[in-house]
Amino acid sequence: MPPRPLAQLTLALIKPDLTANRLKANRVLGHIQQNDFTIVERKTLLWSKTDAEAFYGEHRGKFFFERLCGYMTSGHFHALILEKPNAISDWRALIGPTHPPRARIHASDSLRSLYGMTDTRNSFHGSDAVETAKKEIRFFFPEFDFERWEQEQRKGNTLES
Ligand code: IDP
Repeated sequence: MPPRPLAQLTLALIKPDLTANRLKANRVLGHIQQNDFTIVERKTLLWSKTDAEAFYGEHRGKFFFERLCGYMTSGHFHALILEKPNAISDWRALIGPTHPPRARIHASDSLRSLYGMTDTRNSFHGSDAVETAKKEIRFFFPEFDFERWEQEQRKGNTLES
């Protein structure tokens, strides 16, 4: 049997506006499963301003930075580690463009098109590259054992071949 395509991990956030709406948040979990992602870890968090400024530090100085930090500290939100082959690009494709009005034109069935409210309150985050995913997973899940996860992937492939 050919080896399975290698699984990849990404960090996803379901931002506070959506987390506050349990019905919509549950629908989003349905989208995640229907699109063959496995939820490896999941936690619900409430950020301080310092936490938000640390995670979004690269945007400091931009016109939307204060608004973004205010939004991300406005309530609880979900952080998830998602697993799937091509998880990083597949999750970014599923959530769609950063700006919901643009998503509604160019990716009308994306999650930001369906659930996003404004350019800032766009309801989702997804890592944009392998190194960023690792860094962001460490940020939210410092206890996550990457080595063990990689070992399990290798073991799974060996058992199947
Ligand atoms: P991404 O979340 O699609 O990767 P980034 O450029 O990394 O987009 O921006 C981080 C977050 O900052 C966005 O998800 C959104 O909440 C907010 N943001 C980005 N661009 C704008 C903007 O032009 N106006 C208002 N908020 C923005």
